[in-house]
Amino acid sequence: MRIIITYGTFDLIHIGHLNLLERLANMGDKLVVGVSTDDFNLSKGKQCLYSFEERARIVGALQCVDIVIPESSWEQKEQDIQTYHADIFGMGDDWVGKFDHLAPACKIVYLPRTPTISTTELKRSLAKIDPVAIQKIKKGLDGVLDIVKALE
Ligand code: C2G
Repeated sequence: MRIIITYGTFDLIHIGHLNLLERLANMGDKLVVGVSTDDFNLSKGKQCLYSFEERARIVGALQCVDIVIPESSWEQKEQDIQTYHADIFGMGDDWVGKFDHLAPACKIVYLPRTPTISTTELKRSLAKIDPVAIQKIKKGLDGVLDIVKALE
């Protein structure tokens, strides 16, 4: 049983996130995903549109994800790798080198990011849209979540 672990904010989850998660999932048998809590994001200087609960629920609804855990600190990774017996720690290559110190505990992989899409860019585009329209988009996404839940 090969276990993969990764971490992220996953706000306004998009194809770049999904590409990474599916590529990581295909490297093993089980994928554990640490989703950043709202407090941890603030320490990362990130203000999310979706709450931790919403981001964790969306990530957990993905077929390629097996376990979702809260990421509340930079330091928890070593312990998580032990707890979940992770064989591989993977991130997009915008993080290349940043987690090499974890190497004694498990294999480290950095996969190419999906170009031309990022949450920051999405937020910039959304900011140009009328706030009422944003609420309609969010309402629509909430409806999609309800359908996913009903299909579970
Ligand atoms: N990613 C990607 N392609 C994109 C955007 C993101 O492959 N176009 C990857 C990132 O490299 C990261 C993962 O998707 O591995 C999650 O990205 P974010 O939600 O932006 O997470 P981040 O803020 O980088 O937080 O302790 C690690 C941090 O929690 C990572």
